[in-house]
Amino acid sequence: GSVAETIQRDPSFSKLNSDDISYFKGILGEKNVIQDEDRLAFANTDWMRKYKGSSKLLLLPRSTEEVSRVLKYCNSRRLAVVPQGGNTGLVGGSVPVFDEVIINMSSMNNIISFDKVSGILVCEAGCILENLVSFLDNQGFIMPLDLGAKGSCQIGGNVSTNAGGLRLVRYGSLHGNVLGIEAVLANGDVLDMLGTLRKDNTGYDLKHLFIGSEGSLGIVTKVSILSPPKLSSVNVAFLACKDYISCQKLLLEAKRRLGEILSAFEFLDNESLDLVLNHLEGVRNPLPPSMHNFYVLIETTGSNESYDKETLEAFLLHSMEGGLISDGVLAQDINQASSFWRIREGVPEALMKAGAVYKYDFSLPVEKMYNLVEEMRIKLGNSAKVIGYGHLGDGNLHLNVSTPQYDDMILAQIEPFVYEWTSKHRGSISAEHGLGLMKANKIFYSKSHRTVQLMASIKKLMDPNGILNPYKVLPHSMICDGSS
Ligand code: FAD
Ligand code: 2HG
Ligand code: ZN
Repeated sequence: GSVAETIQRDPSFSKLNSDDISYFKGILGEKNVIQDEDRLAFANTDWMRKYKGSSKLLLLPRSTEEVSRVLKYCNSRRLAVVPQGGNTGLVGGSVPVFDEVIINMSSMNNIISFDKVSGILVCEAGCILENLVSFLDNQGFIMPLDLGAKGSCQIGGNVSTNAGGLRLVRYGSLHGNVLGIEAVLANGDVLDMLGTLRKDNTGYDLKHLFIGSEGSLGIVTKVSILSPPKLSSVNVAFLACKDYISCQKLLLEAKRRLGEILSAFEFLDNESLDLVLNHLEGVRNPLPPSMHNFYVLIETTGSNESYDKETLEAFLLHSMEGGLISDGVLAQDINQASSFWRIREGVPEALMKAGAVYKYDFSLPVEKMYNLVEEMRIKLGNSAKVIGYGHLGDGNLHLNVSTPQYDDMILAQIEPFVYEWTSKHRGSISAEHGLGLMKANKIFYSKSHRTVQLMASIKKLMDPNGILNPYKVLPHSMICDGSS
């Protein structure tokens, strides 16, 4: 039932030969041209172990120049490639579908500069997000994005997926925080758009094409990003709500009463919490055992400890009195705060331990969002666990269906139902994870035909041989019509 079974290898792509390998060794050096089976098996398999390619070659470039020479060669030879960062993507975009050459960016992991006055960080694409977080922490700054995969994902991968994460409600998306990009096009041309300016209205802002294009238009090699100062006062509360309408009202109240100090508003349903408690070691429910239907994690970040605490406590009291929250606990120290975060960030990992997972990532009007979870539950009955959680503050639902094994009959009950439902409510079939391989053919649920046509034209213009991450993002039939 995998997507790869339903598509065919594009015969216009060449097959790798020994001359190619020698050429790559000449550019990158022996040890950065990997043919070792174990390492290839790892790079061919995605984080969910759901998508598996059969690439015979993994390349580890160390500089923009090397990326450029590799792509130029691949383009002239019509060798298809997959750009790969930390390989934590959740839509099958970061691994080959067939025998595409994997270009992994992990060796390009230098921090280039940091300007303490402006807070602008310039670094190579292969820097691991958590390393950037630690670097900035020492300088008194933070990254404007944070996500559960921070220990493995790379900034280049984050930019290429336009990752959202846990702080978007406060700092906005990477389209606002990324100030510049250096990228290498399919033909090896290097595009230097590595500006460090907040404002620059000189023509089309092409860096935005690379933010969220999932490696289909070029390889991002460097990034400049705006980092906010680290503020001293952080508070985290873990709250219970009796129903979904209370979660919604709580969100509105939080925006009103916490205003500028609100830095996260995440929710999970009872089924999500159960999954985490059952599958992750050392995680416990901070609230006394009682049946609540929903849990909300609220974080505030500000610069005035007593003001922030008072504001948060007043908000909690008000919400408690108004019946919006039925129970709650405020973290007393940093360890307790991270144990609350562990519950929320642990959901994807717990799902992996529970068995097979069908993963969806929708943007929906907040009022309607949870209806989808409920309808899905009714449809699937006892045959599967349906869980709903996510970035409520951004209108982003993570709907996951968990079963012991993959089963096409289950899939047929979920799709196209969930996509049609989302489209009907004018939502997006990908709020943050992207289209990858999983949803390349589903793009029409969220974008008009004319828009997709223009995307395909841009793709053809920038990558005429279609070597960059084929079969992903756009329907392959729209970009391999033999016109190139
Ligand atoms: P990869 O997975 O390696 O690649 C992702 C895509 O980007 C692929 O299409 C790949 O071809 C392309 N790519 C990677 N690097 C480059 C590059 N340098 N140039 C061009 N293309 C490139 N996402 C969210 O938005 N919010 C979350 O809260 C969130 N939480 C997560 C939690 C967990 C536990 C996991 C496993 C994933 C989560 N994700 C989340 C998914 C998210 O997309 C990735 O974690 C992250 O942004 C991908 O970075 P990566 O370096 O692993 O990229
Ligand atoms: C998160 O917010 C990630 O935890 C992963 O985006 C969501 O696995 C998921 O469904
Ligand atoms: Zn998410």
